[in-house]
Amino acid sequence: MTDILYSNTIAAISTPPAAGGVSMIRVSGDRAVEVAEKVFHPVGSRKVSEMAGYTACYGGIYSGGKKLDDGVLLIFRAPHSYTGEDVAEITCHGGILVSRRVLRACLDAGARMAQAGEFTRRALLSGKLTLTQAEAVADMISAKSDGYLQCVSAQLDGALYRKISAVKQTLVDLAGEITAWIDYPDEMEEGFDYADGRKRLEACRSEINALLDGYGVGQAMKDGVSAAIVGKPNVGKSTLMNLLAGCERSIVADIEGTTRDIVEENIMLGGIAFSVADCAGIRETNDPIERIGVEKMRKRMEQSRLIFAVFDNSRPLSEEDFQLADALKDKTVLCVINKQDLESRIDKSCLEKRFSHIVEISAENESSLRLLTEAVKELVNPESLDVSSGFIANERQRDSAAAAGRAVDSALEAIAGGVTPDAVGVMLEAAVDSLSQLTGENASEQVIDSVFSRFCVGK
Ligand SMILES: Nc1nc2c(ncn2[C@@H]2O[C@H](COP(=O)(O)OP(=O)(O)OP(=O)(O)O)[C@@H](O)[C@H]2O)c(=O)[nH]1
Ligand SMILES: [Mg+2]
Repeated sequence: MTDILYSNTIAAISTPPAAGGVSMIRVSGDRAVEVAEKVFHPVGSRKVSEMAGYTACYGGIYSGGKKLDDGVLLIFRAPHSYTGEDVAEITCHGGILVSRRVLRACLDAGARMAQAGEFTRRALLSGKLTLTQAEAVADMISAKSDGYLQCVSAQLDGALYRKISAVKQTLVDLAGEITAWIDYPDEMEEGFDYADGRKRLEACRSEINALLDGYGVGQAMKDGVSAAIVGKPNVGKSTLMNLLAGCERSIVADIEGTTRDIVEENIMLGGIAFSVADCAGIRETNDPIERIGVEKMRKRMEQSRLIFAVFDNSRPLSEEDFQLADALKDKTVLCVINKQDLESRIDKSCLEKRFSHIVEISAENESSLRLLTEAVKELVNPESLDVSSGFIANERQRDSAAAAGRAVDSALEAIAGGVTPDAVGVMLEAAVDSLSQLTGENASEQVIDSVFSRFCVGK
């Protein structure tokens, strides 16, 4: 009993808790193969204990002498496994009950239940993954768009870690040179080269800045780009929303002021995830409810990264249209001239002067989706995030990068102000420390706990 309570060998169902083709129960730790041997009986004369790493066999899964299922056992030998430990993966028929019974059998055979993210945590502790790669595993599991998945794949490959390590190395080299200069001044031919130090520090600063600048783009890719559909009443905003959503999400009617509250929908356009809000039409109104709707629309417009500004091709532009265009001066806007199937009464040149991206559509016609997709891809441009070179993926990483940036700034100011090199060295050490926190090399137990709290059991 004590053995089971203190077992360092963990087990969990690694596939989702739902009916499916197959389920996989993963066991990891010193006794993984021993646990698998008790539970899994290969057909023929093969012995589980003699199985080499990366080999599989077919057989029966047993609990207390009773057969539970047929399945496949896959063995990984330390250190060549996900966790770096011995790992046994038992695949049985998919089904909530059968997989729970197989897990129970593994627990009875000496494993203990794994905690959330414990397999990946072990991979981190055994040096198989860095903290940023472990975070990328969680991001990959929850990725909602192709674009973000692409970013995360590079991250999983260690892109951010490599980028940060290169910056860190420059700082460590510089700090080392300063220390040598302070400790052995007589052996140094020349004094500390401030100009060269500044140049190398400035290069580090711009690398960190580029990473911080990419944070917003990365977040937008992750959570969906926040977008709002705005315009006067009756121009076809809700019709556009339904076209983008691919279903009747908003009420469409030939009555001005139909949409009052914000209607929100997650959509995919050109491989990018968007969170789109259909808003109340902008107009002066005495209706108190509609006024609240217009107020909400203005707030949402402020917060959105992309605005679909809709105008009606069949009506001349009015004062409200011009006011809207003025309010959008500093935003990323796709100007949508809707109702192209109707006779044109709009002065297009006025819009052309104000907006660089214009698309002419009929929101009632599904073929307009292609035009919208092209225009949106050009505007949001996921390529602006260099997926191959790593990016800052969460607030924890951003905090550490920003702290490193501040420390490099202080070092640069110290150099400019002619401060002694030992003070510069202290600032460089602070920058290195922040970058090591980012990559997890000196992250506290608390930080690691918080990273793994986002994981599911079995990962
Ligand atoms: N002919 C034509 N009619 C359209 C088109 N798009 C929308 N409409 C019509 O225009 C009217 C208003 O459409 P909505 O989508 O409800 O307009 P809205 O901008 O959401 O209006 P509010 O919610 O009142 O602000 C409806 O009768 C639609 O069928 C289009 O491309 N061509
Ligand atoms: Mg509407």
